[in-house]
Amino acid sequence: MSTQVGHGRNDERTNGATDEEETGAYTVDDLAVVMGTYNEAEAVGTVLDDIDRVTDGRAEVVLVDSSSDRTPEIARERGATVIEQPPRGYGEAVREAVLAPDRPVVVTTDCDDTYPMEALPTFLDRINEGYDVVSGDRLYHGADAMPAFNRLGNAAFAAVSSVLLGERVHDVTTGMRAYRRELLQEITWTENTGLSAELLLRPVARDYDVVEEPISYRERAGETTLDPIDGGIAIGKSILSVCWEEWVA
Ligand SMILES: Nc1nc2c(ncn2[C@@H]2O[C@H](COP(=O)(O)OP(=O)(O)OP(=O)(O)O)[C@@H](O)[C@H]2O)c(=O)[nH]1
Ligand SMILES: [Mg+2]
Repeated sequence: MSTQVGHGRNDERTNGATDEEETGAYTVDDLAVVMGTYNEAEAVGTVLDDIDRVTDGRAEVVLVDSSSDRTPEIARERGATVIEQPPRGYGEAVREAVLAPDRPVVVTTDCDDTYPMEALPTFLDRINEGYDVVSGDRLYHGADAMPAFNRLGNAAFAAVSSVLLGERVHDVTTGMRAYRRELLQEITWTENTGLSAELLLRPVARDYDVVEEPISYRERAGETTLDPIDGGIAIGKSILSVCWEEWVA
């Protein structure tokens, strides 16, 4: 398989795509949307309602939840599957979440109303074109809703990752991506705060077919759980160690 990192709209695929007619195209019935949730009562209702509206209530929704507020009750009222986990950080929750569903296409999101669930059909289309990972690129449209410090940090993470991988990537810490389930099961995931970067970097390093898809990004509803400096240092360390491991493997 060849890696095709680039922006979907500008990217001309020449090889690696699986013919839809050979496999049958995936629909929203094949889709699971998963997320970690930590005290997201302010946003969870909106996020799950958006998923239901866009997928006609047909996508499976899985939360790995560590909340002390009403997040799990609100999610269960809407028919989502809630897996309880003590608070252990972003990656511990999201790893459990991506490995939980049986459906062949798994989409991650944050549960803070920042990501556009309207983009789900486009992400599914890109998987049907043959991509293994479709990664939402928040920086393409400027990410004005992102704090300037985070925007700068994300541009730096993308630049460093691009050099280390030898492939141009634009947003390595995005929380919204679609994955083929087999890829999620095939790779061993090791990072916690840096898991979102790892979920992009290992597939790119292993020559899976990866594409970045420009997405909009809204201001967060509710309180952030991430300290930008501690979080940034942890993500930086993850990028270096994951790229090193992939390099020596
Ligand atoms: N289960 C669980 N979920 C978590 C934990 N930490 C963060 N999350 C969830 O993971 C997702 C991402 O966390 P965010 O706080 O949005 O982190 P971020 O997107 O980097 O930062 P901002 O959105 O700018 O605040 C959200 O849905 C959180 O609720 C945790 O320890 N356990
Ligand atoms: Mg977030």
